[in-house]
Amino acid sequence: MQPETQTEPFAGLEEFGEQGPLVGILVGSESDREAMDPALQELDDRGISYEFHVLSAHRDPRGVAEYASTAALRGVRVIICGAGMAAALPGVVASYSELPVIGVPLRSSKSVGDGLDALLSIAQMPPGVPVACVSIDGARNAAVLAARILAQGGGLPPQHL
Ligand code: RP5
Repeated sequence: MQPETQTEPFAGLEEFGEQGPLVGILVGSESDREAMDPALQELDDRGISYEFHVLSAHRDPRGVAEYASTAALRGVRVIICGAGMAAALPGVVASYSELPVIGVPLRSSKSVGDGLDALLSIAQMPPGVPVACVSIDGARNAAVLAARILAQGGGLPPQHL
């Protein structure tokens, strides 16, 4: 079966069926799209369904809040967020969702320290709001980690979240 891929901008809960894809992939800008290709490839290779949306924490905070707070209801189980510069996207998603969030710091021509700006923005989350941070431009590892999280199944009842 072909993995489900949604590449249109997120337009609201009503547009989706009850069972969405297992992995949500978000990026903060169209300019981030290419750097996330290894994650899409890895999920395709593993036959894991995903959706892909461009949603900026700074330019479209309401859209990010809507996506993050409804993803679990649609069946998404892990969210991967790629962002560069002041990379707020993974942290904001983690603040609106109890799903595991994996952040991918992205390097761009505007980066400070070759992506160190994004790495610190993603990794330095306050206690109680975790984001798993992979290496700079580590999109493939984000997908591998997502697969490993999915493989764990539901061992913990929701009241423990
Ligand atoms: C971040 O700002 C995005 O994730 C992107 O990496 C960076 C630059 O965005 P653009 O100016 O290219 O849209 O929010």
